[in-house]
Amino acid sequence: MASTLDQQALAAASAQHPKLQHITYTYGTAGFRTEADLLDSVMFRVGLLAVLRSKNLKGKAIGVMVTASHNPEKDNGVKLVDPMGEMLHGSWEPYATQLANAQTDDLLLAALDSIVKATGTDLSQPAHVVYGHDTRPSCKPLVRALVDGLSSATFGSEAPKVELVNAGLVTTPQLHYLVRCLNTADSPDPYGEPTIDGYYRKLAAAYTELSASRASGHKPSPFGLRGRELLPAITVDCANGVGAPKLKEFVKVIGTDYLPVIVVRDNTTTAGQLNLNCGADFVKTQQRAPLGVKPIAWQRYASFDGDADRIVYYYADADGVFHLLDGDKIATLAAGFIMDLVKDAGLDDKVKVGVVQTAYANGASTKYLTEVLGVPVTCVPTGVKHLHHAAESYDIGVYFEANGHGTVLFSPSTLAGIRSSLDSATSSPAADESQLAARTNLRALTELINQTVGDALSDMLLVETVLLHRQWTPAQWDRAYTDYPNRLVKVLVNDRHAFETTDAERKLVKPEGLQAKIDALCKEVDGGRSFVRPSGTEDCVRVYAEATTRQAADDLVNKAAYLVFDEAGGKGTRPASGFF
Ligand code: 16G
Ligand code: MG
Repeated sequence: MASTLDQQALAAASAQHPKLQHITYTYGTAGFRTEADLLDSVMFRVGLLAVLRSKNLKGKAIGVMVTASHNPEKDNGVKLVDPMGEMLHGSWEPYATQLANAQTDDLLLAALDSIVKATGTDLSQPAHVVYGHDTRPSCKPLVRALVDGLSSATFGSEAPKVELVNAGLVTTPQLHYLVRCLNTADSPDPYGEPTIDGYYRKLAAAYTELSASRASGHKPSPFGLRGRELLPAITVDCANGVGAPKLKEFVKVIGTDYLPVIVVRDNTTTAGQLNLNCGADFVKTQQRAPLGVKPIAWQRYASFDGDADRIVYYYADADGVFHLLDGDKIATLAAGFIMDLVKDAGLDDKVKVGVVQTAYANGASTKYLTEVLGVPVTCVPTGVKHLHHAAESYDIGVYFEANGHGTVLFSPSTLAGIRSSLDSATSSPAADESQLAARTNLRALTELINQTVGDALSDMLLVETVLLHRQWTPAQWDRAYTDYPNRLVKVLVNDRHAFETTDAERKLVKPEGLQAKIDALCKEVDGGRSFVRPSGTEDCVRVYAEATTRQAADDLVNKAAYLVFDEAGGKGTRPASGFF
């Protein structure tokens, strides 16, 4: 007999997690995200949905991560992870929203029923869910609500038990890694051991191999150091979040000889410290070092965000001037290195590298990628799922948002090609030592890079690998191109849903006529570029502008923002002296 919803048991369990009547929830770009106090019912219902999703995929493991990333500590959130470690498929996002907004227990049951029917889910299938959380104090009760949902979703006595794996305190990318490992364990291409220790050992083995094989015979270049040696250690700001204990665990596995790290902003026990005046988002948006960190000239610094899926680098010059090496800089560094490796490996006729960016990518980075590196660049809307998807269409797809979220994807045929190129029994054995070394390094890179999602730790190891191989200081890395001055501001409006975009968010379709006026503003400015899009995570509209000078970029962003405020329903007081 096919299993059905156990109406009574579910309704009783749901009654313990009543929906707040006045709130409408949206499963947005990064799942549900709002003040932690508002999320109890959402967690319970996400638990139900995760079980349905797993049953729909015949028992494949689904991930649930409780985090609000770089947002303030008082917020929290939850998102689902699909079987290969990617974001929940877009077609299921409306179901998440539907469940979260059912006003009563009865309506929730009805919504569940309709989702089961719409998706053709067979409730007699097994279910397997792995869940984890970041360091927020609110995670404890919220995870309890989630587990209530997960364990209430038995769907009658006929249905097989739901298998639950509690991953505990993890970074977001670690949770993604676990999901993929669980689902590929018995496949011909297992992703790795499905434990956090397995994750550390996989990254450590790859990084050790890549460090050992770095170009020898070079001394660290003194470029830019004014007679000072580059220190081996990198200073990492962990945003007072989960990255701190996890980075420390990793260093224990790999050893400080291979990875000398100074961990700062690692206070995960004092209330209110998470993401406060530190972390990747602070550094990127403020264009300055974390408060209280005074970089030593020319040394390497990096900042993770609160759930350690983003990273940015930076350094100070001899005058103490701060220089940011953001996601765009990481993408160009990675793409250049990988293209050279592919060429040195003799695989460039088979393997094509591409880069995926969003409209926020600095125009100078896009110009450098296309004109200097000669690599194809795709522009997609904001949000990891869009970038990830587009990167899958390349043999090797490098994707990064300017904010520091990104990774590199190797297509299955590229992975197979790299592996077989190392097999001397195949038709194209390595021609010489250097070709063999390049092939070996490429294979190690495929192990080093977390291909499920952006991962601050794995991305840091990628950057460190490239700098080591190139023998570059951060200043040398930075020389590839100079960012156009830019500015990003928020405009509060009465209805952000009145804004619709096209062309990967670079043009407004609605409100009608606004785009033509923005275009006219851009034309008046040398190198002027500006676009407007509604935020997917906050109730506001974002306005971006860049130009060839700081003054011009600042003026342009203000003019565009005033245009939005005046002509498209600005909310509150009109800012008298600009938007930043
Ligand atoms: C979310 C996205 C991030 C994006 C940001 C934009 C994921 C996992 N995260 O944090 O990629 O940059 O939203 O926020 O997709 P916005 O829509 O408020 O500008
Ligand atoms: Mg994050």
